Amino acid sequence: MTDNDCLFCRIIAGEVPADFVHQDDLVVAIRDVSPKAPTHLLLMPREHVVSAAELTDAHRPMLGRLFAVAADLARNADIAERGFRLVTNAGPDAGQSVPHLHFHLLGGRSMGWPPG
Ligand code: DGP
Repeated sequence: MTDNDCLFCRIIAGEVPADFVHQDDLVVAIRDVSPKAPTHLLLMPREHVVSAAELTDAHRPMLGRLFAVAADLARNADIAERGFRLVTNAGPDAGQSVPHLHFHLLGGRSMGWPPG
């Protein structure tokens, strides 16, 4: 299912340009338009899922793929050994700004904890 009002659905459909680094039948990954680290990618399902708060057991295949793709992309970006962060913001308190589930893959610099 796609949502015509959703920015990431429109990117996935090719209606809005983006720099794709991975595409398969379940998951796509693009470069973040406003990178917060030397490597900053966004991994997301093709299916319109609003946030991690909507996930169910039915999303297992997509999530398994997404995490495997994230590890591949981290290795390809040469950040797997030094470390990286894979994070999803869900809802207003977390600062989610695009309501289509996505995981930020961030690396290439050291990061603080806890996040702000
Ligand atoms: P979040 O705030 O967690 O919902 O993350 C949304 C991310 O999406 C944010 O880091 C900026 C990125 N973003 C917003 N609009 C676009 C866009 O049009 N293209 C790309 N590539 N990234 C976008």
